[in-house]
Amino acid sequence: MKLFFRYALPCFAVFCLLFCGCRKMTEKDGPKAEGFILGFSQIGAESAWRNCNTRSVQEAAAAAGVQLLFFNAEQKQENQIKAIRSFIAYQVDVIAFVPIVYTGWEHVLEEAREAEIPVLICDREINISDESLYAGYIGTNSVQEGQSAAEFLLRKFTPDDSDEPPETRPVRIVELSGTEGSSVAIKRAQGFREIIAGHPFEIIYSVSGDFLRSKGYELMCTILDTLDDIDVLYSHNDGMTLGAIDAMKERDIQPGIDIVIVTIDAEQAAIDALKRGEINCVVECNPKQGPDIIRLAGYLARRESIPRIVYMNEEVFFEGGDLSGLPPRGY
Ligand code: GZL
Repeated sequence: MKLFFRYALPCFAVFCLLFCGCRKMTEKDGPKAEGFILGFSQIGAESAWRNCNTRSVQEAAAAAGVQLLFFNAEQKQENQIKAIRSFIAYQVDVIAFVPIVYTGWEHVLEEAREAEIPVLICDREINISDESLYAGYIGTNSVQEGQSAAEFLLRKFTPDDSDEPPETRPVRIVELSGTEGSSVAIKRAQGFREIIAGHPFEIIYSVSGDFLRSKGYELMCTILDTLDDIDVLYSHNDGMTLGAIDAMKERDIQPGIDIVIVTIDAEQAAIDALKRGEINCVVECNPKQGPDIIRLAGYLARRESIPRIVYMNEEVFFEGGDLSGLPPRGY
């Protein structure tokens, strides 16, 4: 059954679209009307953030009357490449995808260019030598997110009247990072390290929890049972953070008090933990990219240019801040 979803389903979906009358408009139809066809490859459903991102794209496409060919890659780059090839075979008007990892996209993007189908990169970035292979990127600034997390720690551990923490030893940090090889994990780590460099902060252990709550819990159990004197948890997403908090509580460790916690995403459960004092800083990463993705894809469907980079608006939420006006997060 799993094989069906992995291999036959994408082809079956294209077959259905080919023969259910919703074939692509040919050039003779003239400029693209609203109902252009967008092929979208999503990486999976690994977190509340990802599920909100998916809903945002699907709802925005429906609201705009865009025909959405949506494939979930189940966390595998090979499935994304297969999906993109299906989009090319069907000759969609625009291709958009969330690259699960930073590298390995050149060949399939060259095939899209040969088919004259513009490509929009969403949420995560790609590392390729020929950047003309894609039209633009819309998502979040992962380096900035890592920097914001570190800047909070500098302020928290360094009294105003000094530029060094009062402790005799460096602040000891454990890092739960995101999916290995993803631009997000690479850049959140980079931004964080840029800011703590030169200050008495030490990352004593870093490991990937793959953005999964279950892995955050398992890893933190091992970390707490093997490492001493942990001052800070820096976690690349709320899912892993919430799992880590469960592990702390099982050991009568007070999250947010015994271990300072900085996390990224700003899903509702993390904001609620911030209000309870179990998390000290939440860096927002905005998943509601659907309207902008559809808007930018519309320009590309009409063969108009788009900006190379569009960053989502994001905030940082701190312990003790006024969160009373914050609307429900929706994820
Ligand atoms: C960030 C996004 C990350 C989120 C995780 O832009 O790619 O993937 O931080 C999600 O929650 O799984």
